[in-house]
Amino acid sequence: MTEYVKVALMGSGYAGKSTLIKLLTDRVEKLECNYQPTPGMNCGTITIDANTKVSLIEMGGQTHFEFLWPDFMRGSTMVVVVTESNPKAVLKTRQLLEKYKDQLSGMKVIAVANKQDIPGSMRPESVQDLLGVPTYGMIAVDPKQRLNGYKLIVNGLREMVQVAA
Ligand SMILES: Nc1nc2c(ncn2[C@@H]2O[C@H](COP(=O)(O)OP(=O)(O)O)[C@@H](O)[C@H]2O)c(=O)[nH]1
Ligand SMILES: [Mg+2]
Repeated sequence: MTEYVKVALMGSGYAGKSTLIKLLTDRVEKLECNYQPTPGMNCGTITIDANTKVSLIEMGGQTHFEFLWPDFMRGSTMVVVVTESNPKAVLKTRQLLEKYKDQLSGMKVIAVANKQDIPGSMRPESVQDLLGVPTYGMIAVDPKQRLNGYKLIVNGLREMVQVAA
């Protein structure tokens, strides 16, 4: 029987969450998830192995959707915080992590320092210093980054669930 692992994507609007889901989502089994797409959320599925699929749930980044976040976070195995890689965006992301630290405590949290293609971007290590969670560089608009993004999710989950991949 297929087990679904829920991974929630959070972060400010425009960080690249939808783009990351598009990059990672199965082409064959699009939008196979238990959630109805509603304003404020987006969803995609990744197949990890014969028994395991990951539901990627994007939490709408605009402030007026933020009230939904605690519900989305509940039951997630991992939360991926997506941020643009400029100082202003990273500081805003740090504030979000601080604001939701109670909901996030005890959860696996990683960050994606997205838009590394933009000249002058902060390096993932610098972003990690500010955010205090393991941070990985990403260019979500680049299809060549698909495997990289996939590995990031699978490795993040490895210690949380048994995966054969
Ligand atoms: N240059 C660049 N643009 C990106 C990247 N990822 C996303 N974008 C763009 O940033 C904008 C916001 O992305 P979106 O995925 O809608 O952000 P969301 O609000 O977090 O879901 C879109 O115009 C994307 O094409 C990236 O890695 N590099
Ligand atoms: Mg979006």
